[in-house]
Amino acid sequence: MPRFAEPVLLSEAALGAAQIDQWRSEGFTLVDGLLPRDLLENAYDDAAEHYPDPGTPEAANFTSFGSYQRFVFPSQSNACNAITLHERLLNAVADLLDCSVLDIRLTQSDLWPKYGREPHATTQDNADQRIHCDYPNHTLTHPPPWDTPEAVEIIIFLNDYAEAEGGTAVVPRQGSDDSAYQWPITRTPGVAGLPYLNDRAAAESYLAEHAPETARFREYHLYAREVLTHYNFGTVLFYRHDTWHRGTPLKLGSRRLVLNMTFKKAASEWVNVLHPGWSWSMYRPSQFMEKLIARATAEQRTVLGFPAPGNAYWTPETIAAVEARYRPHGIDMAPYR
Ligand SMILES: O=C(O)CCC(=O)C(=O)O
Ligand SMILES: [Fe+2]
Repeated sequence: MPRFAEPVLLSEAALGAAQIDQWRSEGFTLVDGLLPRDLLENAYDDAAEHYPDPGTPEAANFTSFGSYQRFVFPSQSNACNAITLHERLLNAVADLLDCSVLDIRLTQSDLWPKYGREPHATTQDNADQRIHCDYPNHTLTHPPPWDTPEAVEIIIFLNDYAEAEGGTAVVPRQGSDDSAYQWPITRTPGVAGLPYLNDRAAAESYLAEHAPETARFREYHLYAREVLTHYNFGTVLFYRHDTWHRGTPLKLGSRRLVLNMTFKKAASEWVNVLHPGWSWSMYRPSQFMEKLIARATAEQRTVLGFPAPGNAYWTPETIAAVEARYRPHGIDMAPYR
């Protein structure tokens, strides 16, 4: 029988000390009630309109991650954009990293589906993932020591568990001596010369043959200890670049929709933005990104890399110039004066 991690229903729409402590010590926390339900429903509707229904032939084409830009921030889904920059989400990230919202930066936001089906016998199949940490394709370096985290990763579930199953599995860290969490984090495909393989069976049989000690470590310390997130519609999983976890198979014939996001500390330049960058969406006929910038709060803009109030960039000349660019969209430059 799988073991489950249950979400905690927040009373205040903000993380409490227990959730912050859990993320900092165990490497994850799972919460309900953080984000407004209507916004999440709008995001679900936008995704359901775009992605094939489960059980259709088209669904069989989705065997990997990502939306191929469709829901990458800033997307045509206003709901996805609003969730990505939601005050409560930004505050939660800042609480976890113990910093100000002005010191966090968005580096990933996308919404993609998984479909419940028999795993394909390919090494990169995404259905039953090998256990891993996410840092290798987010940072050029290695996560800093455990007690000084530089990034928060987020999965927001847009289904109920009973509908799709396939809860993200996580390995709760048990204190600073935990064998599963010894440094450096290299016993995983794609790191330290090991080939990158996504599918669990393919990865573990490769390791059993070529790196048997690594295969045993993963079996006894990681897979044996994983717990499944028992999500509801709107559950938010906060985890880290150095948290062992993996995607697990969905119920056959189902579809699971999730928003995936990452925020980093501004100073961590080596943690990269995964997408083309936010300004690449300017110049669209609708000017939706120009409007988004003009209407955002100073905090939200800063999370996107716009200079924070007080930044040395701001002089009377630059304030006037930026105002000239965005004035028709109603920007208020007061925070920068
Ligand atoms: O889909 C999931 O539940 C987890 C996915 C994941 O860990 C990944 O794609 O890196
Ligand atoms: Fe992952």
